[in-house]
Amino acid sequence: MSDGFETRAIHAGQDPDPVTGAVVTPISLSTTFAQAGVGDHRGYEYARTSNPTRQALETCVASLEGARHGFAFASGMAAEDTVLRALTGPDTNVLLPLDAYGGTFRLVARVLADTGGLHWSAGDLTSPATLGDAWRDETAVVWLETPTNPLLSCIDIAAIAAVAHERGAKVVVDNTFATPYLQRPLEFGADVVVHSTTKYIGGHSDVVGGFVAVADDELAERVRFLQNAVGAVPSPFDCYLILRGVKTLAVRMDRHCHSARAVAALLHEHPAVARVLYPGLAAHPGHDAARRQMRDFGGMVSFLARGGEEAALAMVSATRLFTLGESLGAVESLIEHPARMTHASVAGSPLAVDPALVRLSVGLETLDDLLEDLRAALDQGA
Ligand code: P1T
Repeated sequence: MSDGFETRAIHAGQDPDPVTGAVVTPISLSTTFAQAGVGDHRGYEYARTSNPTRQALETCVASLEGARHGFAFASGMAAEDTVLRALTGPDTNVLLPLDAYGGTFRLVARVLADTGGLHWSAGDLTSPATLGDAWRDETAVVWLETPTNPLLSCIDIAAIAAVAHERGAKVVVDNTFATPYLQRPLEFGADVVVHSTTKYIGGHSDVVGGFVAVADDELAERVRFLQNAVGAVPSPFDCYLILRGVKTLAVRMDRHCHSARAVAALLHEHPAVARVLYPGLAAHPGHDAARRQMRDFGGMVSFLARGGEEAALAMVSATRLFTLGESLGAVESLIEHPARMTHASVAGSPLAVDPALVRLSVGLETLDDLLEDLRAALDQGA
């Protein structure tokens, strides 16, 4: 029987140091490694290619995703860039969802399309049947998030994978919002999982990082080649911080989910809120898909302010504990206005965001304090 999730989060890739017995993986700063003869080394040659601290992180998160291979990157965007380079080329198409992180859209539409000849289309992936409208013959990748950023839509990974594979395309799932504790996309047929480890996996708003998990050996070799050739790798200290965060991922996620559920219930009752977007609500259109593929519903909650953009802007400035800021998934609660902040880059595109939308990352503060803070800010806008 293999070890459970929490055990692997603490031990996978992190055996006590063979020299000193240290139980914490050392931050290995050396950029080069001595060779006994040419090519005769202990698995490490040069730190861009591989590094012991990074290796520990890669082994650990790959294990948590149920992947044979894992690769750490300097940011979520660097991870995404490498995956897209591995799977696409000039005149291939990436099918994007109608809702995704603004930076992902910017990378595809403003960087790879402009400089690499990549094409893109966007379709409603919440209903796999409509994939047809956005499908192009040259589609090489179907890219999805679930739950999505910022609308918390849930996409049926297995259904999308079935359609995409039948048509010869790969499926990439950005699992940043769910984390491998709540959802493991490879088990549902996805080919690649990407993460911004800046978020829940790191968990403390003190490190930027990215991750790619892959099951297939051949594809893993391509990602490994690009990781080294392009070189967007994280520093040993960043790897250490992310590995430190991973150890408590399960307990943090349990509390994030518990508190987010209570926040969603509060918002649902409040007159200043027109609509709550949270996969844990039975009325949420993605609730069934979420139940099938997630352990719990996550720590992110979005809502539409009844008073439109003006009310949304007033609310995001009115909270005391929910700090107005970009990012998510860490111990402190955050509030933001996607249309003007995290998703400003999708304005005018099919992924554009309603300006009445407010996004919350529910942190680990005392739940009653969080609820009181939100209630006070919402009362102002009621
Ligand atoms: O910031 P970086 O580590 O490069 O990760 C980019 C990224 C990728 N995927 C998802 C789903 C993300 O949410 C992000 C980053 N998102 C924010 C900064 C944000 O506030 O939404």
